[in-house]
Amino acid sequence: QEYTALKMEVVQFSPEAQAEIADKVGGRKVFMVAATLRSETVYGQTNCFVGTAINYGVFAVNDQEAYITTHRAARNMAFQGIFATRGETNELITIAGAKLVGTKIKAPFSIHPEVYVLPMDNVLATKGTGVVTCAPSDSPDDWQTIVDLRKKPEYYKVQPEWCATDPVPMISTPAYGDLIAVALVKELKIQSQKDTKQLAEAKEIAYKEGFYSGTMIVGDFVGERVQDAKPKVREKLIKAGLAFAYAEPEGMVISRSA
Ligand code: ZZB
Repeated sequence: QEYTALKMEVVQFSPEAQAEIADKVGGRKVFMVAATLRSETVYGQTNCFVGTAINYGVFAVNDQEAYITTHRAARNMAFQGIFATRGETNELITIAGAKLVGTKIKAPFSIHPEVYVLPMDNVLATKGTGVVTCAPSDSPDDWQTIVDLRKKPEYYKVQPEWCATDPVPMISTPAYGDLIAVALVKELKIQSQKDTKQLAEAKEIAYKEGFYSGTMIVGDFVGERVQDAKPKVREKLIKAGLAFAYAEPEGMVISRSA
């Protein structure tokens, strides 16, 4: 499985993260690194998700930069030439996902250039980097999470304004219009993040419809088919230094069945 690892630069840590991290990074720029299979959806990022029960590491890439990912992803990255010394992760500090919530970060190429880190129930520590960028227009999981957080901000310990950004229409499909995730959550009568079976079904449909029938309606490749735009957006992100390729070894991926 090859992901696009998206570098979302920290603009302002949450107070809890600031207290723990600030004096440990030695002037490095710090990035939340989100693993995505849908690079063409970067234009409509509205947030970024972490698992509140997951521990993350802040890893020094070199003297200038540090990445926030799971330890597992960092070990993989160390063997993919992403860190200064092959096979070595230089961890500066460990931080609990819960403490990253409320951190303000940059969202590369998004029409919302700065977004907040939020909690998501179903983030797997065993997949990608454990950091997920939020594209609620095209990901049913993302949209349902935002709905849940808006309903119960106190319970989820988020401020309402952190999840106030509405989904951005960015891909048009003949069957589901230009907010496919919102349409599917409604059609499959999904009520919460706990409806994991229906969410998995919605994800399958959204992947297929988007990829085979979707047309871009925002960004640098307006009017192009998603399957053509996807590699172009990825290339553009990588050229701009805002992303890199991150591969997951076989057998370690909890993958979908199709
Ligand atoms: C942005 C995005 C936009 C994504 C979209 C999907 C969609 P898969 O298919 O099961 O392999 N993801 C990445 N890491 C994790 C994790 N650790 N736990 C939970 N979710 C994770 O999953 C790959 C997708 O799941 C990734 O692509 C990421 O969200 C999320 F419009 O990035 B995606 C229809 C899906 N649409």
